Amino acid sequence: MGVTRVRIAQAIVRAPAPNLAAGIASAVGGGDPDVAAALQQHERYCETLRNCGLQLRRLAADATHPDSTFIEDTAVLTAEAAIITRPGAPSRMGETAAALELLRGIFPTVGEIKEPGTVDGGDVCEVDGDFFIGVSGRTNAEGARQLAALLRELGHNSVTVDIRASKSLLHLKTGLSYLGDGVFVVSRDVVLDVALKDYDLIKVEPAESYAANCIRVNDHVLIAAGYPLLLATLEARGYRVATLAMSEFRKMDGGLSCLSLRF
Ligand code: CIR
Repeated sequence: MGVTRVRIAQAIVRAPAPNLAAGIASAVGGGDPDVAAALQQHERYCETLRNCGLQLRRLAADATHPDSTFIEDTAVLTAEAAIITRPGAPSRMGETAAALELLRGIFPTVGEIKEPGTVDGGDVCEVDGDFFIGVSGRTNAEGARQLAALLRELGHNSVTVDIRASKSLLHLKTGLSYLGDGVFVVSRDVVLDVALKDYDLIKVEPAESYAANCIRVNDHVLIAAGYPLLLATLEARGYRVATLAMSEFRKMDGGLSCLSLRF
């Protein structure tokens, strides 16, 4: 669509807490995550981001918040500002304090979602400077409204989409990822035909729906390992793809986007 892609320079990451298994587990099951394996998978994720040219900033692991490795949910970043969210799960609300402290030192403008609004960053998808905001079991209509208003003040348009009927989706980006250049990767579980009608959609088969959460990082697309159909489709389209083991995060409903804030 002729939009110049802004290169991503940095990412904020947070290693899994030793009590990751005490976080909110996936409704799909899969058992407790193996924390040693999760740490290895997280290190490999960090190494891959560095190989894509990113400088990493690391927050210390936080055992008071078992889900805190899913740092994407704590903030929404634009080119010029950070908006601190108010996560929809009560056990996760305290995760934003560390993100706020760090982001205040990086971004000149920092906004915040206020009670009674709730927003999880996983429900927010940037599309060439505009945003899709999902209303989900975590992000409520008031949170979406506040976020859209803050984004509007910063010069960004947004479209709010209600995904609550899609029971398989924890967040909007559980089922959809934007790769740039007008291309989305979309799980067939996502019914957003109107919002996505002008885009080129790479549809992910139901058996591979977890892989719909992938991330474009500069010249690469990172996808979860073990999803050969999506891998073949992306490679056939000429993308440089890196695959990453995500089994332990999947047990906690986390995907690739959740593990970092990229800017
Ligand atoms: C939760 O249920 O909140 C965590 N166990 C997983 C959060 C995943 N985050 C994301 O998709 N952005």
